[in-house]
Amino acid sequence: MGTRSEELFQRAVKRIPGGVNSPVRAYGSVEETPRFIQGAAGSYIFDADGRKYIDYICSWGPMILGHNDERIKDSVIRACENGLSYGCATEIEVEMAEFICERVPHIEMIRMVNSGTEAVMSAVRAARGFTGKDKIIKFAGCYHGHSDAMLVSAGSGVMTSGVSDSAGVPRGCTQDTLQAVYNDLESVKNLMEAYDGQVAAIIVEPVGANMGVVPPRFGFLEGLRKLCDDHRAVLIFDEVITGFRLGFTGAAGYYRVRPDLVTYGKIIGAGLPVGAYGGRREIMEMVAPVGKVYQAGTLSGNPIAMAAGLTQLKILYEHPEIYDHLVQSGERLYGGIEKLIIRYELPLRINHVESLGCLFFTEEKVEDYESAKKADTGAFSRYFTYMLNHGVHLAPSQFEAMFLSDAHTSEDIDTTLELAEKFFRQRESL
Ligand code: KE4
Repeated sequence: MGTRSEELFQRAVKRIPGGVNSPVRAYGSVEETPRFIQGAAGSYIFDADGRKYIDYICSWGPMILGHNDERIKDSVIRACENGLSYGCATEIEVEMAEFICERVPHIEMIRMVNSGTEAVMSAVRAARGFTGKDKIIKFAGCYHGHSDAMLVSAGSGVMTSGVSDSAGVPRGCTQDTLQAVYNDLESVKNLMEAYDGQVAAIIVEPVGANMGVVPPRFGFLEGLRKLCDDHRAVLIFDEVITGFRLGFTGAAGYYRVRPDLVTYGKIIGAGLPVGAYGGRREIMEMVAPVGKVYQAGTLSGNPIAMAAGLTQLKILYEHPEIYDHLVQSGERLYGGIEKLIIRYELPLRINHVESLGCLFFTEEKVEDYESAKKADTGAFSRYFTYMLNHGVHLAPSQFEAMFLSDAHTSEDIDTTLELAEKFFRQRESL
C-alpha cells in the first residue's frame, strides 16, 4: 500500500502536466515522490499521510509570518463576507497602494497584478514604453517568471528542468533579451557599449535567489545604478523574493541602491495571488489608462487578496522586531551550517542574506550562474531525501533558496542542524 502522496501523484500525472501546477513541485531533480500537503500551521506543514515537517519553503517566500496566521486568515474571512470580486475599483486597493507608497521611498506609484511573472512582464513593458528602446539586460541564473522574453538562461525550475530556455518561445521574443554575468559589471558595460542607445532596462534580482542564493558583490548594484544613469536605461529590481523580506524596503533599502522600478510578488499577497510593479511616477504614468503602455487584469487588486496582503504588510511594518527575529534565525541556521562545514571539513558552501540562504554542494565560492552549476546535484538530492524523511522540508532543488519565517523557533532550527550533522557524519553520502 503506497502513501497517499504516491496515490495522489499517480492520479495527478494523468490530468495535470507532470502532476503539478508548477514544475518545481514535481521534485524533478530529487529522487522522491512529491509530498501532497493538506495543512500547515506556523513553521510546520502536514502532508496527505499526516506527516509533519519543519517547512523551509514557506510557499517560496510568502509565508513570512508562518503558515495560517490567524490575523491574516481573519482578514480574509471578513473580506469574503462582502463578496469575492467585483471587477471594479475598491477602497482596499487605494489603501494598499497608499500604504506601500507612503513607506517605501522609491515607490511613487504602484500597480497590482496577479503574479511575479505578470509584474516583471509589465515592468519591462513600461520601461520599454518609457525609454522607446527595446533591449533588456538580464543575468544568467536570475529567474523573473515565465514570460517569453525572460526565458533566457533563467534560474529556478528552468535550471533543473534540463531545458536551457524553453520550447515554444520564438526567436523574436528573446532577440532583445541580452544576457550578462551576475556580479560582473564588465559584462554589463560591454553590452551597454555594444548596444549603445538601445538598452531600455537592466533587470536584476538584487539578491540572486533562483540559482540558489547568490548575494551581490560589494559595488555590483551601485555599478548597475551608474550604468543605467549613464545610458538612460531603467534599473528594475526584481524583488519578488526580497521585497518586504530584507526589511520593509527590501533589498533596495538593505543595499541603499535606488531602483527606478521594483517588481513584487509572494509576501505582498501573504499566500494569495498578488504581484505588483511600481516606482518612479513618470514611468508608471506611462501605464494605461493614463499612458500608452497597455496592461490589464481581471483579478488585479482582488479584494480578498488585498485583505490578506495588506494585513501582512501592516503587521510587518508595525512590528519591526519581526525582521530582527528573521535576522537572528538566519544567523542561527546558516551560521550553524557554516560551523558544521568547518568542523567536518565538508566540501560545501553556504550563502545567505538574513533569512534567505542556500547550502551549495560544492567547495568553490558560488558567485554566479557558472559557479552555481558546479554544485553536485546528486549529493544535494541525497541530503534533501535524508532531511525530508526525518521531518525537514527543504526546497526540492539545489538552485532554490531556504526561507525562514517569524514562526520558526530556535528548537526548529536546532532540530534541523542536528539532523544535518547526522547526515554529514555519514560523510560517504556526500
Ligand atoms: P510567480 O509568477 O511565480 O509568482 O513569480 C515569478 C518570479 C519572479 N521573480 C522572482 C525573483 C522569482 O523568484 C519568481 C518565482 N520564484 C519561484 C521560486 N524560485 C516560484 C516557485 C515556482 O515556480 O513554483
